[in-house]
Amino acid sequence: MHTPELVARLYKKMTLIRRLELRIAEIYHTDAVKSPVHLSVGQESIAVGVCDPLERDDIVSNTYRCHATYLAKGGDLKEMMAELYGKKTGCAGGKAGSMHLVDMKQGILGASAVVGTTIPVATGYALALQMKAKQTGKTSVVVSLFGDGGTEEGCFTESINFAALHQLPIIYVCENNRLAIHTPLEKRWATEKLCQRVETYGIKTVQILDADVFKIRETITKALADIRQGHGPIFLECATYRWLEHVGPRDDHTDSYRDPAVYQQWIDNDQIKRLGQLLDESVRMRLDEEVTLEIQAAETFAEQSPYPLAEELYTHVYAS
Ligand SMILES: Cc1ncc(C[n+]2csc(CCOP(=O)(O)OP(=O)(O)O)c2C)c(N)n1
Repeated sequence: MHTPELVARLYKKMTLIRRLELRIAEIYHTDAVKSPVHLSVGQESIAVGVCDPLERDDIVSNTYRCHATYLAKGGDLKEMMAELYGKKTGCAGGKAGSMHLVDMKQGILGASAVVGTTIPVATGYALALQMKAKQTGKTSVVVSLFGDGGTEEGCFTESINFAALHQLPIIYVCENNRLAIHTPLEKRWATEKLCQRVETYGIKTVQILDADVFKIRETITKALADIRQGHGPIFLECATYRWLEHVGPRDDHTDSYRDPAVYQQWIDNDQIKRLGQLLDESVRMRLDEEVTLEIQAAETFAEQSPYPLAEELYTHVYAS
């Protein structure tokens, strides 16, 4: 049994992510949002299930599809919205946009648009945390999230080999939505046995096929306890489904590269709807209202914030 507090917390986080992204999709055409957006609508249970058991000092690392983990790990909603609007008050000063959300105060490593590249960076961070733990006695853990496409990059296997060899404090999470832009898994992999492939590197694996937010959360809770005892790393593969197009706000189901029946199965399995049904109607309505107000406040903050000054183009860069 899950406590009502847990159900309410997970429901509110997933609802916030879903509703915010749908709002971004709605306003995208107005040009308020200054960068491309890769929305995670439909995939929220992974970010929320993964981040809920993490401590503040634990680190998350994500790809360009990073709104969900940024919010789930405690990133500031107003700063995120301002970043999308290209405003100075954004989490990266308005110069990085949707694909590069960062908040080191909350343990959110900067994301990257280059597929796979965040995996070795996260692995290196785990090495640094392991070295630090020798001095402090406390092991913080890195969670590296990436898509199924990310596992096709050479640096993925280099990273998991290194992490297994050195027993690094890292959890690898593959958000397997079976698509790399428009190319389905069947056209990219001769075998879908991803967990078995990873196991050959000497890493424990878990596969969750139904996106169940409680199962994801429990798996991460156990993984964290094992890793803090020195038994890392761990690989988690979560099946999921991207409801909207690869980049941009559209529902692209009429583009004919995916099967509407599969979409329907994932709508029927929607974790937000499921959690909503576990809550008292009055609680659900209160949480929905809180989410509405938080999104409105973030939008207002982003609208009213100033743009960075032209001189700031040369700050936060390695070369001028
Ligand atoms: C190194 C590199 N190769 C190709 C691309 C173009 N590209 C952008 S997203 C993407 C698909 C990635 O799919 P996946 O990792 O499964 O993540 P998802 O978009 O499904 O979240 C590709 C090939 C890129 N950005 N970087």
